Amino acid sequence: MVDSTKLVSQLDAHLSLFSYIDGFVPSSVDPSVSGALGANDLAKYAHVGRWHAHIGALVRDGEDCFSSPPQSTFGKQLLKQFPANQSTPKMTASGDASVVTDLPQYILNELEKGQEVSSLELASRLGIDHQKLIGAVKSLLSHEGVISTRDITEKRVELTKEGVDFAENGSAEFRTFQRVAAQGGTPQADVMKESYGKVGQSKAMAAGWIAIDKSAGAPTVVRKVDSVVDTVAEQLKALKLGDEAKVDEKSRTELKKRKLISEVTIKAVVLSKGAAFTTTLEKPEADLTPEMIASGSWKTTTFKKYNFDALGVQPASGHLHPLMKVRSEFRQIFFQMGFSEMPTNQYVESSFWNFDALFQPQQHPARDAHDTFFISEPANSTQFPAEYLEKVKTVHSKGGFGSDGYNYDWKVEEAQKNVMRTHTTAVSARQLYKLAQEGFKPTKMFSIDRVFRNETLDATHLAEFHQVEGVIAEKNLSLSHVMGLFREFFRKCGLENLRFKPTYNPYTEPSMEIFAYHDGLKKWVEIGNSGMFRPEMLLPMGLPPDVNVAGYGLSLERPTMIRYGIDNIRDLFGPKVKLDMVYNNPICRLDKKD
Ligand code: FB9
Repeated sequence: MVDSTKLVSQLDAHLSLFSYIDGFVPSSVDPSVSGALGANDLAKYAHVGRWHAHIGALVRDGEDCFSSPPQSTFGKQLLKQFPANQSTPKMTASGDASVVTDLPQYILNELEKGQEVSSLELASRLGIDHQKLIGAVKSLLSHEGVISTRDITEKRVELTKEGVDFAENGSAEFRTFQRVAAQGGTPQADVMKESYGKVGQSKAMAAGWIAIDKSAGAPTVVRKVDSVVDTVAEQLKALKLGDEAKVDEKSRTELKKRKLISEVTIKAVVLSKGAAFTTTLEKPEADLTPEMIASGSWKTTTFKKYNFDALGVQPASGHLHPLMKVRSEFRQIFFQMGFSEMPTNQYVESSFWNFDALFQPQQHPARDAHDTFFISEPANSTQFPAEYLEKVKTVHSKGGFGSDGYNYDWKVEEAQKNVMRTHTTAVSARQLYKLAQEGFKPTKMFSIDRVFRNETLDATHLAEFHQVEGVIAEKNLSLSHVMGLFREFFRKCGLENLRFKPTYNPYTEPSMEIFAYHDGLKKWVEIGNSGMFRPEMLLPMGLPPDVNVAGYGLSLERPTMIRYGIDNIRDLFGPKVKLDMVYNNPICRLDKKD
């Protein structure tokens, strides 16, 4: 088992450099590394997974492509750690098992002898990893009817990590005995310093090999016998080689109790001759060629089975940024609720539609460069519906429609200034004006797009964010209607428990901030802002006086950061975003609890 995940991730990174087809050249180090990989390594690392299947297929097909040493530095580094596995025996003319290159052929020759054989028995006879033999069996199974298999499970004893260490380097008690000086013994403190000291001393004493002499000064460990046999290590070695008969049940229980071995159930197969058994496998054809068709030889040719489990090349596919996943969730919710989408494909807006049309006075703090990005080129817009502009001027400067207005000298120059839109409510203003001009009908419309604010940057604020806005226009629409609609909208976002808190917006009265109790965060979260658009905004547009229009807005970034557990907005949006986050982020289901 490859113990350093670091190495596997390096391997994955290394393999990602090779385009899959005719990019990668196998070398002698590949079989041993692939043999040493665990299932979860393969699961976790796509490139390693693909490479492992590739090597597996090459081994199964007995491709002779592992003779040359690795060229790449990484390959050479790997070779040091995984010397070309001596465990893959080569077949010699005499056919003895010591060295077998063509494993499938070896199995056929074994079966030729008549009796059925278990894969476990074969693997231990060849001293190779059982999985490797199963690989060869699988390739034989791709030849219709040559062999047949019967699944069996066998309880096997496996050495634990410590068991392997004891088998290779001696048991703790044996090493302790070695550590104790034959003459005069060794201070107990020194023995205890050894990693094996504690266990070793108690086991060696239990075995009567040593004793503690406390007669003079510091306790000293002394030998009670001249030599010992490391039975434990011998037993572990025998078990490692699968020679379980050599170790009696009692000893096995003791080894199990010492967590030196563990019992595993191994899935194996019993191999026997198939209906179409033969020892001369003809290499199955991979492709049906025009010559075969012309000659008709395809009728008698055995073709390689399609391996539908082959991993194949991971298709390069696009990846939706989490913001776009949440956006499509919100879009679905709006469409489900009968909203139509407003056109937002124009970031630069005139101050007229961004502010004045919304009855936001020209001296409002949001309209200065501290909050708003003003465009230097083209600095101004001049195309406005003249009659409507007059009405806006009037309602700002003198009022009307029952309003006192702001009683200031409204300047068209101010309204002409181009800005980066600070909210998509500017788009709502245009669409509401259009609705008024085309003849009012009950309407629900939404927008989700970028807005720009010259704000102080911090972990949750950039100079731009995506505003999500809904607008509902209906005769005699009341605040309670609107609150009901908000409840339905946010229920679909998985937010059931809402609270509304009065607030102020220049273009809505009354206005409310919307809060929701977020079960995951265990706190009330401000999830949006809303209000009833002021008559000073709607009536100059020409909307019928009995039509009320409500608007509400939130951001895309906040729900996305919460949904994907991102604390710093720079990890979500902008130059610092890790592409991996975009590639590997999960689907978004707003209405599903985490
Ligand atoms: O998104 C916000 N909060 C939020 C939204 C959803 C959410 O979902 C979780 C998955 C469960 C979590 C949080 N806010 C709006 C509230 C705050 O984050 C606020 O601090 C920041 N706001 C932005 C503006 O910052 C200056 C969010 C942004 C915002 C605020 C107001 C509007 C739109 C976006 C509006 C409006 C409006 C009002 C009346 C009429 C028409 C539009």
